Amino acid sequence: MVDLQAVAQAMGELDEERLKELLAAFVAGKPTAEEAMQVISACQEGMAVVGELFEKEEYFVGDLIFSGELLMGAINMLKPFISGSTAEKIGSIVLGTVHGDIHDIGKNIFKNMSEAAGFEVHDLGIDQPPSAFVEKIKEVKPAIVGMSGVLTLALESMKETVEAIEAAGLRNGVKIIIGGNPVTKEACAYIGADAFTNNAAEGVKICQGWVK
Ligand code: B12
Repeated sequence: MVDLQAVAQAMGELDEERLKELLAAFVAGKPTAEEAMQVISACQEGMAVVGELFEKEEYFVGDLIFSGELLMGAINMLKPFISGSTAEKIGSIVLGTVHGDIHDIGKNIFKNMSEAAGFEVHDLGIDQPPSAFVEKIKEVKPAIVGMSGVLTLALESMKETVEAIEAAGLRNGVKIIIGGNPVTKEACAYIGADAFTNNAAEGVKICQGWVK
């Protein structure tokens, strides 16, 4: 198993060479999905450090962009170990990053993992208004709606989306899960979602419980 702290540190320091070196050795050992997820969590920790340094104005937008590229590179290396497809579909999910927010790395991790678990995922993409969720729910009648967002303002967009789903008379037919860095128990209650998480693997478990 790779040194998770070293992975988090390399990500936080935007040390591309070190990160690639650590990940190359890790994937050569053919990790399990669980181990790959631990490495993703370590990368997530490193991204939090990037965020903190951005707030302190030690990093700038260019560094945020580079950190996103680094993380995408890491996810691409780890994807073969967390992805997969089961022939039998266990349920469907309408997923999107909510209005005003263009962050999608976390959403894409959740998408890969839930597809690997047998869900059919209809990914709306980023910066999606409430109407896009409502239209897609009408079209594909999913069991679950997943909303992603990492900006504080995303919480308000999530609330508006739940309200739009309610106003369209669709709320009783779906379970709603929200994910992303700022979601909390309190935010979940305010937004009117059924569950929240900051961890894609936990999100998949919650969704599996709903379609049992
Ligand atoms: C990379 C990054 C970017 C990249 C994003 C690239 C991309 N394609 O996504 C770019 C450069 C585009 C970017 C832009 C901006 N960013 Co930015 N960004 C980040 C950074 C460093 C990492 C985000 C990330 O990918 N984290 C790693 C992923 C894996 O974590 P995650 O999203 O939480 O996802 C996990 C779980 O939450 C869960 N999950 C996620 N979604 C879902 C959904 C469901 C349904 C489920 C079940 C689970 C789930 O699964 C994932 C794996 O476990 C964060 C710092 C931070 N602490 O997050 C700042 C951060 C989010 N950004 C910030 C800011 C300010 C901006 C900009 C406004 C900067 C600017 N001045 O232009 C713009 C915003 C533009 C917009 N309108 O959205 C702030 C937000 C502040 C706030 N409180 O709102 C942060 C917190 C940095 C900071 N500390 O100041 N950013």
